[in-house]
Amino acid sequence: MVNTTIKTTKSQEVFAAAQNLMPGGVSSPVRAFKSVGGQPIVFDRVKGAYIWDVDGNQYIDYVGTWGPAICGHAHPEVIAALHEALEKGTSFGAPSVLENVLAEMVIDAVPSIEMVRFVNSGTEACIGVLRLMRAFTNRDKIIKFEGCYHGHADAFLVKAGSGVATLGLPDSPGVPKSATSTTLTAPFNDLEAVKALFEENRDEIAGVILEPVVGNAGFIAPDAGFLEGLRELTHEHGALLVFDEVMTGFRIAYGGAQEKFGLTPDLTTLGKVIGGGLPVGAYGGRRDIMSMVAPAGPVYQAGTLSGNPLAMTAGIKTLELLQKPGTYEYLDRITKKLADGLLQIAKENGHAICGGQISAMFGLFYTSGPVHNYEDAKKSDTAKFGRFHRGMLEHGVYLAPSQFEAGFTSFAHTEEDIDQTLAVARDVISSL
Ligand code: KE4
Repeated sequence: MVNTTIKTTKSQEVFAAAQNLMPGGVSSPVRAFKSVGGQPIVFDRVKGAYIWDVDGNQYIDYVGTWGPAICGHAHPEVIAALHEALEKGTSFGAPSVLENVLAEMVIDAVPSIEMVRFVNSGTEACIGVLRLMRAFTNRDKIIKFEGCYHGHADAFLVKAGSGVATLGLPDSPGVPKSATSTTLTAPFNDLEAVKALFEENRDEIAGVILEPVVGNAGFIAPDAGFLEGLRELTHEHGALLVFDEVMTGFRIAYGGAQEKFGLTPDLTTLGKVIGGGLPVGAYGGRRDIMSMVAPAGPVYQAGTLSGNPLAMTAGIKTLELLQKPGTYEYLDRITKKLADGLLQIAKENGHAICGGQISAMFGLFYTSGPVHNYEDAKKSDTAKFGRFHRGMLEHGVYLAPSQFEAGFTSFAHTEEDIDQTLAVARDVISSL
């Protein structure tokens, strides 16, 4: 099925050609619209809260390139800073003052981070942090949560979220048992399950890694006491607590979910926002742990383009923009208006629905819920979500093309954009 009400001829042509060139015609699986039906639209340009496709259709964008565009796409101050940086070259492969600047901003912002290492993606950050937590504790096993996604490294492709969940992949072929035999899983928000894993694997668990607010199984907030319980359990068992804040970092609050919930993990991964749309990931944490990373210590991790001046520049400018007073109050207010509005419209039309938002991150499930974990999320009506997604798309609103993703706003989104989105939703949801 292709868009019926908007002209997407050129998108279809370009995507058809792409499918001959790249697996699934995309550079990342979730972009292929597999779980919502229809063909993806091909972008031509982005600006602020909006995107335009190659047929000239304009959309209000709630994906924001999966999180980085929290200041709106192509913010003029970010673009200007990049133009200036470009004149000095694109990559040094050597220390630059820009790395110091962004490192200081990250350390100042994120409670758990005393030292930081930049990499090129969230996946790389999670690979680095996994090796580090194992080296520091001299233990091999880790606990992750069903539906959480920590990038596509072998060890994490166990009951993963995001595109793995979207495509309903059991996990992934090509991942040897040896790579996942030390990955233990528990349902999100289930402290008893985590306690049991620690009892059954006494002194063998290096740490617990989680999305403190889940975005990759759809939007799932931590139950009261869950994060605190994990902090206590990891302390009790000599294991590390790792917050994967690739998605929540600088989005849930300037200092991430750990600032919002007042809870400090031992290590944190970051990505998306800190690159301002250019490839950047990072991992950081306690100085005694980070000092083990090569060349300060023996834990090896490296990258040709890590800390490159363009990505550092975009990240620095983005964080500067986010420091403006009132930013997060605004993000919370408009996102709450959007989420509450969508829930209310669906309920008025007799649909079972639940969901919510925290700051500039939101999500909804077509089920009465509540949704505390991935099993609950999978009970939702994904076919109805697909019809909702398609309907909104055909009326100029671009939502994440999967039930198992979260939605993102930016401070470029205006009250009028939210009102327009809710007006479209009234039409679409009434005919779901
Ligand atoms: P990247 O390697 O995609 O930069 O980051 C991996 C990652 C790690 N941890 C969390 C919590 C993440 O959300 C991600 C990546 N998020 C997905 C969207 N859910 C990226 C989009 C995609 O895979 O195309």
